[in-house]
Amino acid sequence: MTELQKKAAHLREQINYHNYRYYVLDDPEISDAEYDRLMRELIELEKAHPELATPDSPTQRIGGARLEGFEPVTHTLPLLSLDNSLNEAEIIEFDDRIRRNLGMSGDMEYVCEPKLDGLAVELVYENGLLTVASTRGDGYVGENVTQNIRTIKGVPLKLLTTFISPPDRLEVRGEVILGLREFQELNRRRQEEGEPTFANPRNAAAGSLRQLDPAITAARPLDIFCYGVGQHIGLELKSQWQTLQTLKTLGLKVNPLARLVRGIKEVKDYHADLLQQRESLPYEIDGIVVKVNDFSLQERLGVKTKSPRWAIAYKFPAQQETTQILDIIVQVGRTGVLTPVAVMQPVQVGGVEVSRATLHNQDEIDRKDVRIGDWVVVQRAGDVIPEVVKVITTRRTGREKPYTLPKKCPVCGSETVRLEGEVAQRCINLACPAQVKERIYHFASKGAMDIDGLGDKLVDQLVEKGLVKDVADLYYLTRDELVSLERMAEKSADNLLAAIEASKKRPLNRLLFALGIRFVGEHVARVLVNSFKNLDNLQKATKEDLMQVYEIGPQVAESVVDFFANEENICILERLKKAGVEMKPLEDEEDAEKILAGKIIVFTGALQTFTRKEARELVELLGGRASSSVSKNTDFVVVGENPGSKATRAQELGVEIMSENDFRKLVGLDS
Ligand code: D41
Repeated sequence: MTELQKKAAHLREQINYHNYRYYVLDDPEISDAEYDRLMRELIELEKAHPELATPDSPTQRIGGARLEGFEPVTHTLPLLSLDNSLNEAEIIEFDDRIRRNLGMSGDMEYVCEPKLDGLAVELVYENGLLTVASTRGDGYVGENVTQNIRTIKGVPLKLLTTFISPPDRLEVRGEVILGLREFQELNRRRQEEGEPTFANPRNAAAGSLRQLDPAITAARPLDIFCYGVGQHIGLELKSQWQTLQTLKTLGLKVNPLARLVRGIKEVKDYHADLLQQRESLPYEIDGIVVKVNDFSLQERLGVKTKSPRWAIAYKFPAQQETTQILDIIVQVGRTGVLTPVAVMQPVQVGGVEVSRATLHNQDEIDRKDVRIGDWVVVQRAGDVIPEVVKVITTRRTGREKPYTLPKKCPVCGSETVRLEGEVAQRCINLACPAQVKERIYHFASKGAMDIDGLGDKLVDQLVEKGLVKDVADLYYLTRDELVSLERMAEKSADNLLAAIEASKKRPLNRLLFALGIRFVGEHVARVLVNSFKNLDNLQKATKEDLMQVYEIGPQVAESVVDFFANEENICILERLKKAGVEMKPLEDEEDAEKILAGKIIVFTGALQTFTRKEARELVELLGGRASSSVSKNTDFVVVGENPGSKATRAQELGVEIMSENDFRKLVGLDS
């Protein structure tokens, strides 16, 4: 091999490894920026020397040639579908039937898996390389979507064969999905660009996978979980559970919630358990899949025309229901956005009563043609606010009333505007009582300044009486003013004053979160305080300074800079300070003594005793900051084996370099 070939191979190996850490293990060792640099280096190298490019290079995921429609692919073995059971009786019947057929009296061994709501696909690996990927189609013939599947980062282009030698041929079945956050983000972008939004993540995943231009697919963060095999030559598999473990070992992504269970009772428990978890999962599932574990038993049970006798889906209650819209009202949020909300005949959706659903904005109302009096399908998914999915137009009577958002703010009466490039209609009156109230509710809430006793009703009164116009005003309220309010006894007034006083002690990160700076949630607020220590530093930080911080992207950085560029905000901060709000940088006093307090540390090369994540967490725990690039602000660079250009750069800049052992001593792990 030439030097260049070696270099390209090394880069590919590194990138594949980091893909695996990131997409399969969910445990990245390097920052996104660092990953991008590796990728860019490889792209440059392959561009300059096209003869170095290999079909399994990680660069081949991006773009790729444009497809000319989709070629049909005949599956070697059909992709069967699943029978459904909708209740406990049906799943018990499934178990009884299986044991009857097999003549077994004891408990059966089953593999339970979440039933992902995505798109079934088949991936073919020949001698360890991904050669063809297709959709399920009708089960016999699907579409060749190889180019698009290659853009999914969780799909290895080459199997991991460190532990198992590559099978001659392996057909892998799995479900391509789009996560809920990714789905919402995609829809948000489409809405902004005036494109139609997708009704659910499943449609979005299908739409994204079936793009003729793979570059579009590449821009959608699709994911995959593999759950089975078709033909497999050169790989012996005896059970479903063993199959899942083997797929994992080969570097394929397998859902971590799959379990091997014994007996129908454990299947029911698994179903109940996943139903509980459903809301907090980052992707949609619509039930569980139950499979007989042992392949020899599967074979004895056999298949029907379309589905196997040894597997069944056990669905969850629907997340969608139909009901009638009684009225449409408008809510004005913290940033002045007018949100139309449908008030509906209450209905149970997935076990929760729903009587309101967001209609998002005027475009959505128009697109779905939602009218007052309409019968609609409402949906509750994950922890998002219920929404109207579609109108059942066949139930219209002609008495339904179309709806348009008011031109004037329903709360303060100011004109509303729709800013260029935005779908939202806003009340731009910063003093609009609705906005002021929302800002103050948030400021006083639990995770924020936690002002005990300052509930929404009280805030409403304070704002309506003109006693509070911004959050700083809270700290200038007098006892007399409070006592003058309705239902405010002297004792409650004193308690409230004490609670307001106590809130002055909240640390700076809570205050930052409480101020409601766009994109600054609890976690980001903590990250900012950890890095910048005090308000002055943060106020002075440029967008570039902010983006130096691991986890802070351009969006957050810009929003923080904008916030501090606003004179009114500075004025509020000054008045908070004058009132005695402490803005102490850290959650507890001890932090100041932390051994790496304020230090910026860079790790490079392979560490022997930590993963990158562990090292980063350790540094943060000790009050420091782990950065991914060396600059003159770096305090020291810890070098592992085969350090790269960062060690050289540190040397050039005169930054202190230390070994992993020295670092361990420094932080007190070794003596
Ligand atoms: O998560 C899924 N959607 C899923 C689908 C799964 N976990 N397992 C599945 N197993 C099968 C059999 C048992 C037939 C191999 C499936 C599907 N089928 C399936 N997906 C789409 C059609 C059939």
